[in-house]
Amino acid sequence: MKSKILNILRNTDDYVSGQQLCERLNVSRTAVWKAVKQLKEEGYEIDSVNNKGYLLKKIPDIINQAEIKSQLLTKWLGQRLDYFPCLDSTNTYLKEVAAKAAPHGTVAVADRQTAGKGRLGRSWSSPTGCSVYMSYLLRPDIAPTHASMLTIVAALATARAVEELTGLTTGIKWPNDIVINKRKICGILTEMSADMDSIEYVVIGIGVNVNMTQFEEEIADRATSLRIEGGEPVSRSQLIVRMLSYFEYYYEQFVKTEDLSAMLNDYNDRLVNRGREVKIVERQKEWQAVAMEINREGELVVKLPDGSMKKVMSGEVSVRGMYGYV
Ligand code: BT5
Repeated sequence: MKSKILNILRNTDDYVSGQQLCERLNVSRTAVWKAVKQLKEEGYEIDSVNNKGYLLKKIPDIINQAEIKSQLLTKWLGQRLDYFPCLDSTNTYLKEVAAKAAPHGTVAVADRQTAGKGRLGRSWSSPTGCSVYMSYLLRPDIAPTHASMLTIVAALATARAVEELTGLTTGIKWPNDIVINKRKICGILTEMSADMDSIEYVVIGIGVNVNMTQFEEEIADRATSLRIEGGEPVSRSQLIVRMLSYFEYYYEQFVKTEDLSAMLNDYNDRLVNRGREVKIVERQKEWQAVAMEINREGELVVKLPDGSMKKVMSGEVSVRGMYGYV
């Protein structure tokens, strides 16, 4: 109900009368009045004038269910959307509800995380009210060995959403970091429950630094935010709805072929270090090569000093620039 009212007010430049809202939503005047009151309490500036109705004047940077749903353009992703002011981790939460039969396309969003996770036991800094912490629950009918490509799908979708909303130029540090000016604005953590032949579920968690202006000391030299890079605040809900739209779009292409053929160019155009020397770090050893491109399986193709090509897989290696993080 709140999201429907917001949707109508958002899309009207003039006052909308209480009567019109009642008729369009088929609810009582008191119900409309109560919902508007709640929206005001949440921080929306809504002008209410006798005989004229309601006019939405200012939208706060909040990302609750009503705010996101009132703008959502997807067919299935985020139709169930669980929002929390605070969670340990949106990935952990979705894995719990996945075990209780939550449907494909369920999305979890939090305003703050107390135990945000990175890969390999690392942590994700998750302060309140300035970032996007969001996870998608997917139940794809694909081979478990193909699931890691979903990280690539998510990285590209998120990069495109950021670019469309902010006009900033993004790079993707294969496989899962989005960077702007050589600093990280986004990380992605993909987790899966599967047996040898089939996937029970995949959870893709995405953290985007949106409006923070400073970072903890340990990451201050390698992290940045959209606000720092663009110089102005960015609406988190508008970013979220774009992330969901782009992900749904690319995901549908991916599951048709179970490879990345439909998005190779878009991804490779953003691949940082393309054509440059990188350090490939394996468990026991480190070697140098030139990063060329990703292939349709999501592997990074690199050129060795003897001119031969080699494919490296995410999960087995990490790639560093020659001088620092990117
Ligand atoms: C990642 O891991 O980049 C995956 C991050 C995924 C976070 C999302 S938030 C929603 C969902 N719920 C979760 O609990 N997680 C997901 P990795 O490639 O391992 O990078 C982690 C490293 O990035 C850390 O060790 C830090 O060096 C750095 N880092 C931590 N917080 C950061 C931040 N906010 N911005 C930039 N870098 C950060």
